[in-house]
Amino acid sequence: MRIDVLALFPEILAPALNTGILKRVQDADKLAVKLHNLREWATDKHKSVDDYPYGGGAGMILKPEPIFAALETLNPETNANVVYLTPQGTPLTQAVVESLSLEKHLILLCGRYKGVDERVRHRLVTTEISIGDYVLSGGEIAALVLIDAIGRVLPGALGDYESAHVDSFSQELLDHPHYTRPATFADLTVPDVLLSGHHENIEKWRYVEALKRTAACRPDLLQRLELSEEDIKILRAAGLME
Ligand code: 6GU
Repeated sequence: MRIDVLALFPEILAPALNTGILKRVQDADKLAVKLHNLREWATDKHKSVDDYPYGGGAGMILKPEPIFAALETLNPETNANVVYLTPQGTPLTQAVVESLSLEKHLILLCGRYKGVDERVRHRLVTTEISIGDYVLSGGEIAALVLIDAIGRVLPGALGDYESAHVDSFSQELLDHPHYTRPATFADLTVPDVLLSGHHENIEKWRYVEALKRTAACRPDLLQRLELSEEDIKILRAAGLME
């Protein structure tokens, strides 16, 4: 997979791209990320990439010419998915991440200030993504979030153990609690079942804990799932459901 990032401050992404799983997937040639500074395509002598909004008001707008010129270079066949990172976009979810991870070529366009001239959206952008209901100072960090989430689901990015162990239903729940040694720390003990070596009971315990945690912390997630009679019994016993 190839990802081109077009931004005013692309250097924000560099350290994270050179660390951990993101570095590993690139070293293994499963992902190639290229960072581009929009200013390289500025046309006037001041290298300006933004201008005042027609109609007045506060804030600057990213000019259309540099972005159109950049995409002529980065997307000559016009077959890449051009993703504009904006608070107005489709909310990013794991399903969106998995769908985008199947693409061959993504171009991530990062907004700044009040965003891009509307004609960029109309002619060039194919997908708009938001990473949540809050406002960042620019799309760079959102682009990094998206690349990180895509990078870790590319085939071969995680060990086989982990990918083999995510079944479809428990993926929809929050994660269960985790413990490592020592068995007692600061007077706090690890649940006995985890020390029992009884794998069936351990899986059952993890499922129940994930279910309870989801009901307590994210009831909105639980509402989208088909709960079994057994699930409902567990949640009622825990006082997490009427
Ligand atoms: Cl994609 N960009 C900006 N500037 N702010 C955001 C966002 C994106 N997603 C949430 N807030």
